[in-house]
Amino acid sequence: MALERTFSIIKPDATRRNLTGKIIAKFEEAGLRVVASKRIHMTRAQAEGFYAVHKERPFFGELVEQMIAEPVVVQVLEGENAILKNREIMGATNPANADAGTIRKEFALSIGENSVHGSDAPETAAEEIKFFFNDDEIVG
Ligand code: DAT
Ligand code: MG
Repeated sequence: MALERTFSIIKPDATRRNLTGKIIAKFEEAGLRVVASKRIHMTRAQAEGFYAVHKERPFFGELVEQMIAEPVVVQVLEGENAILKNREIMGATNPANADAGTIRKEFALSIGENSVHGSDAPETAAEEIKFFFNDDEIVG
């Protein structure tokens, strides 16, 4: 399979606890390469736009508040089968269901404060990368 790119966010619960390096180490150990990275403090409009697919869900308001509470690190990860591989490294949305060794098992505080976001399909990966990065910010 050809190289693939996916979009990742190290969420506020993780940046607050200074876990950025430990999370990036998990990506790198699994063979994913960080080809773009920046630390930003998301605006409310960005968080609402990024998670628009969830806007009718009961947890939407809480999700937006959590995403803008502290800075985040947005990244593009590149590698073989990067989208699925990243989802495996992240673990299940609810850390109670996450496999041993995954980021969410080791670091997540709750289903909402679950330390990382990762794209779930090629279409969303492309959209999410574009949402936060210009082409010239991605250096493969
Ligand atoms: P994922 O982040 O694994 O792709 P998702 O897309 O279903 O999960 O949901 C996006 C985020 O919304 C998730 O990381 C945390 C939050 N969330 C999802 N389900 C939730 C719930 N039942 N209660 C609180 N927050 C939830
Ligand atoms: Mg999702």
